[in-house]
Order: sequence, then C-alpha cells, then structure tokens
Amino acid sequence: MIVDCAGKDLDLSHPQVMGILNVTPDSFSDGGLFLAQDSALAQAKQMVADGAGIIDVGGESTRPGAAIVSIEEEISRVVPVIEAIHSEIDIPISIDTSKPDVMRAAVQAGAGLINDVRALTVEGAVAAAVACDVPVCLMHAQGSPQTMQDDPRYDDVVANVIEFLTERVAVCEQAGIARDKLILDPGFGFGKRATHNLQLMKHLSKVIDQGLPVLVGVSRKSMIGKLLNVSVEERLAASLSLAALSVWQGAKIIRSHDVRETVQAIMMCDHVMNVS
Ligand code: 8Y7
Repeated sequence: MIVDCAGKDLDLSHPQVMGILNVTPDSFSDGGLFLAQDSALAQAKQMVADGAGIIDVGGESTRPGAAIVSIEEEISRVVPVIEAIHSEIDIPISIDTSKPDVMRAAVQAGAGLINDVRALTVEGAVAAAVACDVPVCLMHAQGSPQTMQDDPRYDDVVANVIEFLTERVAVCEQAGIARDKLILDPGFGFGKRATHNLQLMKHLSKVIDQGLPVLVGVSRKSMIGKLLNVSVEERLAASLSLAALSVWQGAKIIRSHDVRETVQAIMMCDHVMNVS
C-alpha cells in the first residue's frame, strides 16, 4: 500500500521509519542542536542515507511542561527547513503541528503529511487539513502537553484510545478527508502512566485491527526512563525493543530519533514476518 504524500510516495508495504527533526531550541534529546537551517538539512540527508521513509519536522515542543509557541514563531522555525528539505530530498516530509495556520504554511512549503498530536481537535484544524489535501496522522492524547502527565486515568486505556480515534476518523470522513488518507497513533506517553503505555503496547494489535495504518512513537520516551531507570542517552536498546514489538503486531511507521538502528531493527522484523 502506497500513501501519496503530496506527490512523494510513502510505501507502507514494508514498515517505515519516520525520522524526528526538531527545530526547537528546547527539544528534548536534541537540545537545540538542529536549530540552524543548514544543520537541519544535513540531518535530514543523513536520515535518508540511514533509510528513513519520511521526515517529521516539528517547531513546537510537545514534551510535558514545554512552553507554548506562537503561530508566527512556529512558522518561522519550520517553513525554511521544509523548503530546503523539499527541494533536495525525495522522501515525504511530515509537519508535526496542531495549528491550522502552520499546517497550511508547511504544506505550501512542501510538507506532504500532517502529524497532529491533537488529532485535529484545535478549532479550524479539520478544515485546514481538508484544504491541505494531504494524509493526516491522528494521535490520541489525554489532556494538554502542559498537564497531561499530572494524573492520567482510564477505565480501559486500550478501549478508550480506540473509541477516541474512531470518533476522530468519523469527524475527518464527514469533513471530506478520505479514509485512505488517515493514519492512527495511540500516542505513547501523552497523558499515560507507564502501565497504560505497557497495556497499549501489549494490545497494539487491537488498534491495528481498526484497519488503518498505525504509527508508533516510543523513541527515548520517559516511560523507558521510568521503567528501567535510564537517562535519555541510554534508551536506544529499549526503544528498539518497543519498535520491534510494534512492527511485529502490524505497525507500519515507527517515529524515531535513531533512524539507522531503527531501520535495522524493523527490517529484521519484516524479514521474519515475510518468511514462508
Ligand atoms: C509523538 C509524536 C511526539 C508520537 C506522533 C516525543 C510529535 C514527543 N511524540 N507524533 N510527536 N506520535 N504521531 O517524545 O508518539 O517525541 S513528541
């Protein structure tokens, strides 16, 4: 199955890695390293060489407690980077944003997929996505990034996440976004305790059973730090383990800071899954 991302192909007949490219001064793990446009472009080229299938450009940090970024600031961070990558790189670019104006500016600049951790719940976001006419990743979150980790509660986290995503798919379809343009994401770490994240991982196949491609973002996340007591720099092995468990259950896109290693991990899964 090939997803058309504004003219660039995302081939989901095999699992793909979405490389994380943060263009924020405070982004966790990358600590402002890729602020400069040249540096972001070089990083994107390295991700392509390492086997990334798509590059996720974000200008707003969504980590717990992060500062809110203005529309103008977010656009000025991401648009020059998207333009530069778009003109030099063949793989699709996704825009990590929840803001309608940023979606429009990013897609105008060459982004081919909207990755929204708020699942188009911001006012005007559904209309912007319809106008952009690109695929959308709908992610589950409970609460806002500022407060989501305060006291997350669920009756049944797997059922609640699926209910939410099903409702957002219905909203998108009613607005005129074709079902085959939608990608689902349970939103690991977004308003979830370690146990909730583990339950979602154990039962990820139930999300996959909804019939849409599933994206998983677990790379270096704090759930690993909490369970294993390891710093951000020491979370690669656990991230790869979770990536493998996701792909084994049918996830099609793994969002990662460590493209080369993640590509190797999921290619091994794919080999096992495809052998007769
Ligand atoms: C996710 C994400 C982040 C995720 C999708 C981080 C932008 C936090 N996490 N997008 N974004 N899924 N679709 O730790 O899990 O990378 S930001």
